[in-house]
Amino acid sequence: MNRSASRAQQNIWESCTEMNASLVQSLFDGPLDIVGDVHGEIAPLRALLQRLGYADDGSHAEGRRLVFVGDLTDRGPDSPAVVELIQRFVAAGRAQSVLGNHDFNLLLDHRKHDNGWFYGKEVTEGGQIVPQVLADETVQQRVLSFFRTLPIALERDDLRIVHACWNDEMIALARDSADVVDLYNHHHGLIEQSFPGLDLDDIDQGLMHQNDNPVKRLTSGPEERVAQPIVTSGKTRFGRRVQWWNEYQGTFCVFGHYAIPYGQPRGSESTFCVDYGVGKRWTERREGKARNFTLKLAALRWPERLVVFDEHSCSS
Ligand SMILES: [Mn+2]
Repeated sequence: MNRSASRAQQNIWESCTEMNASLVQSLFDGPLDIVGDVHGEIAPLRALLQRLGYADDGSHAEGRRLVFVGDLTDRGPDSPAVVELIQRFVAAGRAQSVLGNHDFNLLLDHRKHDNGWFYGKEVTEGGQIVPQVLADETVQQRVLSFFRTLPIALERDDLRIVHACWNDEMIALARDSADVVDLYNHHHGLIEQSFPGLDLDDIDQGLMHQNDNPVKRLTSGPEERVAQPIVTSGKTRFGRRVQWWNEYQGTFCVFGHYAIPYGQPRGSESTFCVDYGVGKRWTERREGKARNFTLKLAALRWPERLVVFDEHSCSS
């Protein structure tokens, strides 16, 4: 564990006396603009907010408000600036955000290839240093204390927001919890305790941790075992993502996480994935596509059901 990060975390734990009432909270009323995974892409975020009609302080002339589906950081050029901006809007009551799996990894101090920025470490991709603003201790503290306040899900009569997957059983567990790290650790322990007596291999055990832990299921979605291993991003995987939205029935749910490119099916009658993959622009930059990005940051306007992009807009 990075020493300054762990010290920052220690301070957060100690100062965190005022807990969320629940990890499932009320969504703003009124008209909303629900923004997909930002992943440190500050320039598309600023462009999108301007296009949507938001002032620099996050206010909107028509009283609209912002909702972020999580995964605010990692990969893109300036995660600290993205968090600073959204935190300011949230503090002013002009935005809400749920917690994504990337955000949660920082709370757990899980170091991943694409969160090196948080630990003050340059990330190298294909032999090139990824251009990123690195965090110092002040930024680490600010990011952790903000993420610590975020709910896993938001809801109102006509709409649900979650990062990866809405599942009633897992939502009920999150509803009864006020702290996401405690909830994760509690279920991690319960799942481990259930293994003796079950005849499971490592793959099945991994899938139980993914599917039966409410924090994992809601922030990174269900997975299933595959007969033939899949190689993605240089890793061999024995689980694949389940398109849970095909079976989902319930109040309309907007989610992110799946980085579905423009033009592909993005949900069902009662769901919509607003993540158009801007978080993978770091790969497009590396491939020399910086003048013509195909991956976008988008917002779903609600109740209009209009999708607005950082560069151009169209109806959903
Ligand atoms: Mn995600």
